[in-house]
Amino acid sequence: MNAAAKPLDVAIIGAGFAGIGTAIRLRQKGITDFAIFERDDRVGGTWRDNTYPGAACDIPSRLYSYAFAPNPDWSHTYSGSGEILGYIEAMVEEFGIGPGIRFGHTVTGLEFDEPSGLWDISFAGKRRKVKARSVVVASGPLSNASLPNIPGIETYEGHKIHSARWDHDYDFTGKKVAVVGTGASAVQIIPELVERAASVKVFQRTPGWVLPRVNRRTNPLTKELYRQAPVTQKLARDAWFWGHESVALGVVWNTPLTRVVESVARLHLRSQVADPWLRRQLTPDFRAGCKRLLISNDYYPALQRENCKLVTWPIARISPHGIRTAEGIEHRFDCIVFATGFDISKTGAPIPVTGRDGRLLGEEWSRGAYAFKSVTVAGYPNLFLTFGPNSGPGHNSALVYMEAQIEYLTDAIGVLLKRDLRMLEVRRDRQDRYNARIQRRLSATTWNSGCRSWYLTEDGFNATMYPGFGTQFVRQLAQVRLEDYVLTPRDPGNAARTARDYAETPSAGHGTIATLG
Ligand code: N01
Repeated sequence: MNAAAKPLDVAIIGAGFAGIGTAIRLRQKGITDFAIFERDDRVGGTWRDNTYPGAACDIPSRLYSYAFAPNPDWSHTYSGSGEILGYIEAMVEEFGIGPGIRFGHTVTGLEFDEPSGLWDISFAGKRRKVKARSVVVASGPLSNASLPNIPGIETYEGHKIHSARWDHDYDFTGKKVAVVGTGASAVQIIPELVERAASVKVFQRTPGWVLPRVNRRTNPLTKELYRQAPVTQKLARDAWFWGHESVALGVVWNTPLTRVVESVARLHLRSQVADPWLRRQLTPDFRAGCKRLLISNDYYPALQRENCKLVTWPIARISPHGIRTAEGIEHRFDCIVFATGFDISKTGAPIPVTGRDGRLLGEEWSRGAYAFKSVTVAGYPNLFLTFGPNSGPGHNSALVYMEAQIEYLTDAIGVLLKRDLRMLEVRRDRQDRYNARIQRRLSATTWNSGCRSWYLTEDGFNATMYPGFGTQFVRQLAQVRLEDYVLTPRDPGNAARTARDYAETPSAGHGTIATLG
């Protein structure tokens, strides 16, 4: 590959769920000139990285998978991370995506060249850039593990492990272990650690709402049924989808159903924790749904094991031998596990992106990220995001949302290529109107009801969640409406045109497309 090589039609950044899904759908739509640039040496993204003991998905696998790649063989209702990674790898194999992946390519910047309508992509440690007519950013919101900014963390002399960078060589047997954090990762790790470590102290800053999880092994007859009659698997997926959709009423918005969700969680707590003082420490003081709901049957029992203790005093600092809490006690540990989440880009851009006229996405997003329908951004033609701003569900499968984005952006790329456009750029007025509506609707959601979560910026701006039902999110992305975009032909003699102009041009299509052949 060299700078003079023919530009790619599509460059995809990241070989996780979104990147692989994009590649599959591009290929199925007849777009084959693409490459996936992956910084690691293996596909899988978050499911490659999160291998901590107990790592699993808290959305049922039937729904946490692509509709275009159903898997009759899920072993349980909720699968472990290894099985999910196996599913992603099997898709790569089945759809022949492997040859298109370039491992060991860490993208360090994207720069748009307006005269040619091409993106220049630069990589860490590589002199040569790659040019592409379109770029899909599929690097994932949860890809950068972050250690918390606790004073003294660098002075700690014991072993440090982050949940998303598990050290499988470390033997916990007989060790004194601390776990910092009580989010979705921690509630899966703690039940495993108490089985092995001599003692586990859990440092909780905020207790979460915990709902019970019913995890069943898939019966071989059911697998066979799904194989023989795929429609039954689709029905099962639909049933899970609508079940989760109904939960939105109590999780996305603060309604009487929120009280029902809280009552179920309280009952769960009461049935599993007899000690009233511990129950009090574990009872949240925010509305259910404001932070991510936790789903676990074994977290509360693990906390009550003899070798486990919940610490609710705030952490004052980390010392060379352990953790000092605000009341002055020093807790000594062999190992500290940080289940403290990720460095999530809600402000700034995940990678430096320079758009039309030298504008910088990081600067434009410095107060919070925004996009049109989470996928395109005015000023950055031919650039498409997966899991972009305001596309997070609080109640349903992220993969349903991701699949909708993939359908939309692969159709839009089809328009770009089929019509031989230099630029396909969302109109700023459409983007502004869309975001004004999103932010207005967000103000009425539980996420904006006053708790601290990774959904919000320091200023309380919500750049992550979609304030509505999954069905609404999917519907808004069902068609690429060309009137939302400015389409600029490659022929430099022609000025930028909107879809209306195209409607007047016999050779060019117009209006709305649903799919592209
Ligand atoms: O991270 P989190 P996570 N001092 O940010 C605490 C996905 N996921 O890795 O709540 C003390 O949720 C922090 O405390 P507080 C899912 O989308 C999915 O658990 O901020 N504590 C919190 O308790 C999830 O939302 C699955 O007060 C500190 C914890 O660390 C996302 O990943 C499974 C601290 C961080 O919780 C992240 O989950 C696992 C400090 N300085 C994860 N800093 C599925 O099953 C942070 N904390 C699909």
